[in-house]
Amino acid sequence: WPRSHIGTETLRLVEFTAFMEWQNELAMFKEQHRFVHIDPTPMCEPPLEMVDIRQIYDKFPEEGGGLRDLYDQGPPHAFFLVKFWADLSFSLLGEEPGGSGGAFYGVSSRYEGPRALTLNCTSKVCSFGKQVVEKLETAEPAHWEDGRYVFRMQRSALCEYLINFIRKLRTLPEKQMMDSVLENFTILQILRDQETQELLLCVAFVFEVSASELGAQHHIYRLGRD
Ligand code: G9O
Repeated sequence: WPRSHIGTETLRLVEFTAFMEWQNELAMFKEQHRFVHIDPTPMCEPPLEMVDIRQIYDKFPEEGGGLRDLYDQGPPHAFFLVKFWADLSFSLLGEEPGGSGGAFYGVSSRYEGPRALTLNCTSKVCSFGKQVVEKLETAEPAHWEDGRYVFRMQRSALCEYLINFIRKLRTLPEKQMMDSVLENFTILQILRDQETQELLLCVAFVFEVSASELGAQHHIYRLGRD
């Protein structure tokens, strides 16, 4: 059925941000740069367009437990695709703020739903369709807020692979070169109920670099197979 956001009747993604934070030594406060973000969307947005999931099978692991197997197991309405135009614009300023190693790279996300479950998130970072990093995280215990349960994963540190990947990407002189590297870089996030292992959401991320004046952008699709 038509949906305008990443979510099912059991779990909805409300907010998602990957960022970098550093201490501004002069002004004595923390500065943050958001590479990508999804902000809470009003429920009245138009329904999501569908992308055929077969078009992206080869961007993710294909052997046992790959995207095809996951989709075959379903439920099919829990599969989404996000195309991010990441904001790497400040890379043009040269030296990384805070000097080498001074910055914190993190991801924060928020989900909500009607059931007080323990939410597990597996992230698979893929290069040329092969998994290079897998990370399993558990959300903070659900808490009841305004008539639904809220699940948070706050300031989860990005793995070294991603930090190095972003640093190297930023050294490339042209957006076009960054985009061609990003053609072979994808991330899959699978959210499950820890107790039952029921798949609640599966979100595939693909990337391009944003034209610097636009800042981070994204477009959400639902994944399907006719
Ligand atoms: C152009 C690159 C932008 C990078 C955005 C990163 C999105 C982060 C997605 C969450 C991955 C978490 C898995 C992990 O390994 N964390 O360390």
